[in-house]
Amino acid sequence: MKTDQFQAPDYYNLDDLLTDEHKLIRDSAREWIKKEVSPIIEDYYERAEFPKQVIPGLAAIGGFGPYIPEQYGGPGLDQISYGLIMQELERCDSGLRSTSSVQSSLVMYPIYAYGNEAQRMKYLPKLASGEFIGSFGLTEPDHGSNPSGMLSNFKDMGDHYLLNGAKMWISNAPFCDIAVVWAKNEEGRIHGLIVERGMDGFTTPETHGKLSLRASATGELIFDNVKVPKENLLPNKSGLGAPLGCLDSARYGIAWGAIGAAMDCYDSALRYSKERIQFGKPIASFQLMQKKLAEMITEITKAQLLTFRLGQMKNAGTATTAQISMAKRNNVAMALDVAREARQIHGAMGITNEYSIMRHMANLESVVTYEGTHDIHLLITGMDITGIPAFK
Ligand code: TGC
Ligand code: FAD
Repeated sequence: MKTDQFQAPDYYNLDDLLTDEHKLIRDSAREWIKKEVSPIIEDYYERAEFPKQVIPGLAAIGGFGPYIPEQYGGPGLDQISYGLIMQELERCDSGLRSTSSVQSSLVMYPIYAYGNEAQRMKYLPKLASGEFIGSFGLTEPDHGSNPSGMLSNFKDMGDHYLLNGAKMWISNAPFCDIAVVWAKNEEGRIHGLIVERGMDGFTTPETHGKLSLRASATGELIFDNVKVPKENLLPNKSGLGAPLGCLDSARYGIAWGAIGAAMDCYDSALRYSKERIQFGKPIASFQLMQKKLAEMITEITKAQLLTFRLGQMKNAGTATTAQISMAKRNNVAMALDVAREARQIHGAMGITNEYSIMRHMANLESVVTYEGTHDIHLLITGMDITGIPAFK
């Protein structure tokens, strides 16, 4: 069993800007990861399986709905604490962070923000404790970047809704207890519905053959005349803005998470370059190696500062969708670049499961696509600065 030797890079003393509570939350998550998850993650990644035994631990570190108030079972933390937890989880594996992101921002957030009190009380405490795992169904086979074209639909049958359609590429789907599903009513307006496992006509086949995010379970949500009780419709927000509002929160978490993956790759590359001897010297002594390492820490530091400021704006309630898009796009691209450079620094060893680099690199190929692709986020920035949407 490998020892997790991670030491977090903090070149601009970001710790000085964190409160004692932030540091406690971050360090608890870090210690839990080192002890409970790092020793098993490569094995689960290779088996293409989510390690379900970590669910109670994820709940204990605040990984499910970090900012959900205590009255609904959440830890009631601020947005920087949420970000720091995502950073630590993705430092270990993007799939681990995915499970937490989906549960927190794509399932608990819409129930909290768009649900009624009965829905909050029924679902949030069980989601916070990990007794229930949720999934979020927006993407469809023919509607990924353009969810407004979705075909999933429901009809009012008097005493219930009848839901039909299919969602694809859904994290946590194969073992979710509930799904927050976005579908159109008879007038074509998008609404969120809570669908529970066990409802007749609801199935969740697993997606196989993924070469990325293998430690996270991905699947479909299929609705074949599913009778959904009327009390399961989220009443307080409709239209595409409802799911996009959830994405704001999840994309913010990814911006922090991607930094975690980059920090792990950099830390591993720095250590390896000082230990690996070639031509009679550590490879860290060659200028080309120092260029790679210096550029990696520079980009990580810039992303840390961008994201900390975004966290302050999230706490103040002023962060815009476009500001979140910029951070998600920048940080994931930065992490991919760092992972690729780190892979080279490790030479042949970099392609093995002795190191986390190749796993991070493959995972980040999903992260750069989900929650809005790299190019969609560029277009969101473009629209924000010019006032002209260039999506269609
Ligand atoms: P558009 O016309 O721009 O907007 C439609 C309506 O929505 C409003 N709106 C927002 N409201 C709240 N929050 C936001 N972030 C919002 N963005 C837009 C907008 O004001 C408008 O309102 P109204 O009242 O005028 O109707 O919509 P569009 O159809 O042109 O699409 C815009 C676009 C392309 C940016 C959007 O559709 C988009 O973001 N596409 C990317 C899709 C995406 O990110 N899918 C993610 C699926 S979930 C996922 O990947 C989970 S991975 C989980 C994991 O494992 O971590
Ligand atoms: P497409 O939309 O077909 O895009 C293909 C290419 O075309 C991309 O490069 C894109 O940038 C480009 N493109 C599209 N439109 C434009 C345009 N207007 N201008 C320029 N370029 C454009 N979804 C969920 O709802 N819930 C989940 O839990 C979830 N989990 C996921 C887990 C994994 C592992 C993965 C890989 C995906 C997941 N997704 C989930 C789906 C994800 O959100 C979509 O894959 C993503 O939104 C992109 O959609 P698409 O794959 O259909 O690509």
